[in-house]
Amino acid sequence: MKMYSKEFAMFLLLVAVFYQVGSTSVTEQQAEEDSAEVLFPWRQKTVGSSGLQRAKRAWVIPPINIPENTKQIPKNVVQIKSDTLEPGKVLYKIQGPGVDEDPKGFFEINETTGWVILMNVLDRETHSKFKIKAYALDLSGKPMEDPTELEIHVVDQNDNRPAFVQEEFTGRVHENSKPGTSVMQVEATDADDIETDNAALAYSIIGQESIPPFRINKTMFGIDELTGIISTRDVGLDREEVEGFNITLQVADMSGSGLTSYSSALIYINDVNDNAPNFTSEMFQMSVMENKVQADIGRITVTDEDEPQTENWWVKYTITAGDPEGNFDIRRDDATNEGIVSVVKLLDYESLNYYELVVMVENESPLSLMGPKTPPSSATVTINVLNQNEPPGFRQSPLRLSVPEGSPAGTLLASNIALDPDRQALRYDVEYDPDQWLFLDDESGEITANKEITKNSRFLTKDVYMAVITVEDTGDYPSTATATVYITVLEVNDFAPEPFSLSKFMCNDPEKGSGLVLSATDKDQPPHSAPFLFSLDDSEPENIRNWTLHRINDTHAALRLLSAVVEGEYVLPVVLSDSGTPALAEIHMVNVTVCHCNNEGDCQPILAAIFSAGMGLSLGALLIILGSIVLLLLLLLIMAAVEQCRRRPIRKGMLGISDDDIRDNILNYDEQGGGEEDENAYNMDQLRNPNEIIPPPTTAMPRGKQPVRKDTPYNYPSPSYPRKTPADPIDIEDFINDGLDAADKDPNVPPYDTALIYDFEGDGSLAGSLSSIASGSSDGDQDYDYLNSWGPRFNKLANLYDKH
Ligand SMILES: *[C@@H]1O[C@H](CO)[C@@H](O)[C@H](O)[C@H]1NC(C)=O
Ligand SMILES: *[C@@H]1O[C@H](CO)[C@@H](O)[C@H](O)[C@H]1NC(C)=O
Ligand SMILES: *[C@@H]1O[C@H](CO)[C@@H](O)[C@H](O)[C@H]1NC(C)=O
Ligand SMILES: *[C@@H]1O[C@H](CO)[C@@H](O)[C@H](O)[C@H]1NC(C)=O
Ligand SMILES: *[C@@H]1O[C@H](CO)[C@@H](O)[C@H](O)[C@H]1NC(C)=O
Ligand SMILES: *[C@@H]1O[C@H](CO)[C@@H](O)[C@H](O)[C@H]1NC(C)=O
Ligand SMILES: CC(=O)N[C@H]1CO[C@H](CO)[C@@H](O)[C@@H]1O
Repeated sequence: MKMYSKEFAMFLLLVAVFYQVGSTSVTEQQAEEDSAEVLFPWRQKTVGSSGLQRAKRAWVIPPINIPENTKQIPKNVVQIKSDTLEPGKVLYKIQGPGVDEDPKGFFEINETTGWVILMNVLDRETHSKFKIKAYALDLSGKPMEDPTELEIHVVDQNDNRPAFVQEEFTGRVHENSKPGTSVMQVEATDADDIETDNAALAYSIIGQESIPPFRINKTMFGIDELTGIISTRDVGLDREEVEGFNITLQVADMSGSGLTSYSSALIYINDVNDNAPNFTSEMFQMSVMENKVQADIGRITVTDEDEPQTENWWVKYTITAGDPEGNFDIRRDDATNEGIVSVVKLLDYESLNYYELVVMVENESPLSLMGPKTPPSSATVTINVLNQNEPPGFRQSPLRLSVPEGSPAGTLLASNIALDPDRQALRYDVEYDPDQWLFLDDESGEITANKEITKNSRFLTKDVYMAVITVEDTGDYPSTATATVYITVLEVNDFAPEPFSLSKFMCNDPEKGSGLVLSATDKDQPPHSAPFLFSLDDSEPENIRNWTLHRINDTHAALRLLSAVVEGEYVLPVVLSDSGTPALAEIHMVNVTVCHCNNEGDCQPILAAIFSAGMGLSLGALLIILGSIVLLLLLLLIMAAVEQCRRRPIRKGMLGISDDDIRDNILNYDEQGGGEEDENAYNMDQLRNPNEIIPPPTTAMPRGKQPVRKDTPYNYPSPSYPRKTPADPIDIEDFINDGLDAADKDPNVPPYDTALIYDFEGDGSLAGSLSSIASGSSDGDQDYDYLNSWGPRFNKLANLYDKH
């Protein structure tokens, strides 16, 4: 019976245990009902029918499952029992995490009944499992059994929502991508037990909106439910249509039927160069000024659908035709993609005034094969070149002209002097013409002489005359050019050379003397002057036979005798020519006096006359001549003696240029000198009366200053002197008398009474009176005719005496 009851109890226990184990998947309600279970962890296990008693061993107690989130607390979870002692005599204790170790306070045990009581709400996500040690003690505290271990599992409930790892996902996809192209992967997590459906996540797309909205309505993307990979699902991804998509994502646990959460994925579309640039117009027009390099003469515009400011959008321009000289260039404005047309080489309106450029446009990056196949866009740019008023220019500047002197007014000096690149009419003007030499036709620009061109203008500098002329075109904004005109006045041979002989005498003997030197001058300047050509006129062969002319240098020639000729005057025709082109020549008559010469070659005309056998002078005339000579010598001696007595020597000039030339002494009486002050010419002291003492000037006067005249007694007006020498020698007496008379009456001129001073001849003078020629009386009876026969030199003297 005892055996039976034991068997029965064990059966019951097993049933209870199995029931408990099987109830892990039942609902909360059922678990609560079955919570009143009893464990006998320490009961001995008998195995097999052989009755073999095994060693006492603790039971391997299956884990106790408690669902999380149970709000009914305290709640009995399990009862442990020891069957070795009477009930009430055993104390049950538990220990471990959840009891007295962290996390504390989840479990307690009724010491007497052995019920393990859940004291707090469990959360699987924080503590999924507890291992608690259980003890059975007797009342005295003595352990009745070995401690055993209770394992409590917290059963998961779907109490956590799945969550995307990002609030917003971002991905990119190329435009025109094929369907099925993977774009991106999204991810979500769930805190629940991944072993359970509570964490079985499923992804889905619940919304799609294009950016900007409503451009593409069809569903473009799909998502893999398990992996979260988003791929394209349809064709027609066009960046030019939409910038991208905003996709609303959903994730749900329980494989899609559980808790859900949402996120969004922004998918942007990458640009592909699938649009070629296209000119906005087939024709562009611009105009440009000639002769000007200009950076921006106009702009051409294109459109490109591709993304701005990328290689797919930026274009390059190529001029394919119409610019053979390379005058133009087109560069891109990076900001607007416009083409800026510029002139890089000067344009000339006169050679070409209209250009038609063909311009092609392409992207910087090659066109995608996916894009439409169209030829590159091209356009025509027409450029009108505007004419600029270019300044006229002189063909020659400065303008150098050469004009022969003496050119008359109206002589054409220059024509066709300027030109205008624009071929406009020109206006000429004279700006500077100090001597009014130029006459400038203001339309034709022809320059003619306004007056005769001579060399004696004071505006000539080294025979060059300078003027300034201007030319102006007749454009709207006239431009002017200025040129200096230099007129070189060319020397013209307009004067024949003039001869002058240096001496008039030459020896009758060809062996003596150096001949007669002839010289010439020319008013022209080289090359129209020297060297001169001297030659004897050969019209008279006599001359050539007896005379010869030979050149000394460029300007001098010597006339010589070939044979001795009779002494006397000869008139020789000499041809004198200069070396100008054409040379000017004239015949000049040269007077030559051929005389007898001494051995030194000097002319001896007087002695020659005396000793000449053919002269036939009378003895009386000879005596008179000799007497005159003695008288002259005596006079010279007296003068020398007087000179010896005075401090200052008489200058040579008083008696003549040459001491030897006695003839000149008579001529020098004509000289009147400068009065008492002119001590260089006359020493008046010699002529004063020595008895009349005139005190010398006490103080020396400073050099260069005229002494103040203190002896001028009166200040009367002077009578008029006969100044002009009479032409006829007959009047010479009257002339002298008039002069004397005037001097006598002049109260202002020193010496104040010349007559008084002159009449004093000195004490014991041997000389006779030196009074004037006219005062003599006895000479009048004499016959002076012989003077005529003395030769040409005495002609004047002979004439003088002829009247008496
Ligand atoms: C997309 O739908 C909106 C609203 O229904 C509509 O206005 C729009 O025209 C549609 N877009 C296309 C490309 O069909
Ligand atoms: C995408 O759509 C969601 C929901 O419609 C919105 O909250 C979010 O602001 C959108 N994002 C963008 C970038 O438009
Ligand atoms: C280019 O633009 C012109 C108008 O300027 C238009 O007629 C033409 O169809 C366009 N071509 C392309 C390929 O878009
Ligand atoms: C030239 O000389 C000769 C003698 O030699 C002479 O007879 C002749 O008269 C001279 N002629 C002249 C013109 O003097
Ligand atoms: C030419 O000769 C003359 C006489 O000999 C001389 O006085 C003169 O200076 C000379 N002239 C030249 C340029 O040599
Ligand atoms: C030369 O002599 C003649 C007279 O014989 C004279 O008329 C002429 O004036 C003289 N010529 C010169 C240059 O002296
Ligand atoms: C401390 C405690 O709660 N003890 C209880 C154990 O169980 C018995 C029987 O149900 C109660 O009477 C005690 O109060």
